[in-house]
Amino acid sequence: MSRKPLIAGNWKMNNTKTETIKFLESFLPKAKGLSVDIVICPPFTNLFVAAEKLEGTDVKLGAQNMHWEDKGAFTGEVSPVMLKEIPCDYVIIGHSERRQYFAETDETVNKKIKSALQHDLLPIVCVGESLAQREEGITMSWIMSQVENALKDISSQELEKIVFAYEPIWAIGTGKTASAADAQEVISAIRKKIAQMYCSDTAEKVRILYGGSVKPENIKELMQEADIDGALVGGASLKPDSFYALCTFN
Ligand code: G2H
Repeated sequence: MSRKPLIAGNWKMNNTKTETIKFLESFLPKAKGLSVDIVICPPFTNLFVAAEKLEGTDVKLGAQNMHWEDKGAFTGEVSPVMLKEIPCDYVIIGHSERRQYFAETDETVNKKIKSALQHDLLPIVCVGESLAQREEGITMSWIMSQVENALKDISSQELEKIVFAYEPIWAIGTGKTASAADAQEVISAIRKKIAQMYCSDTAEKVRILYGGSVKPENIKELMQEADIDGALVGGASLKPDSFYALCTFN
């Protein structure tokens, strides 16, 4: 089974509207006909302007979060209906920064995934362990329970639309990358878990990315691993040249 690589830029709370326009005017002319799928996830305030610039290109747009309800009294939140109308294609769900600073849980992650799918948004679902969990030797059980809880009541047809991102928390924005072999070990275990929960055909179709200090210097080695299907990139996705280098790793 060959899965098309996906490189997603998670800008987090970086880049203003002006900087977004500047980025896309520099990046888009170069990003034609590449052999990978590309997604850019700017802050909410820049989604409209990014959507305008991305129209007619192969580069997809993603949001960094969403609420699971369509509308209502949820001050400061953004709904899947709003994202779809922009139009966004993808939405990152359960990033460790959301889990850590905004009290997201496996339960809210599952609600968001189901809601995103209902609104035809493709979820990029993040899982990952802390340094303390890794040192305690519970990485695998922790990640497998995050995967299991994320997929509660999700059908195999729905699962095929989900992208997973394994992002060890200790590697995020720290400059420390998991070794390609460590990332492969966890990502292949996620695929086996999905095969147990559904079937191996479905598991072979699901794209699983690695995230955590991915940069042009280390992406090639990561992408050589059998189960790593791409990268969710923070810091190195903020500048057009380095994001382009990531998208042309091969
Ligand atoms: C992990 C990653 C993007 P960075 O959060 O999701 O960020 O590449 O800066 O470690």
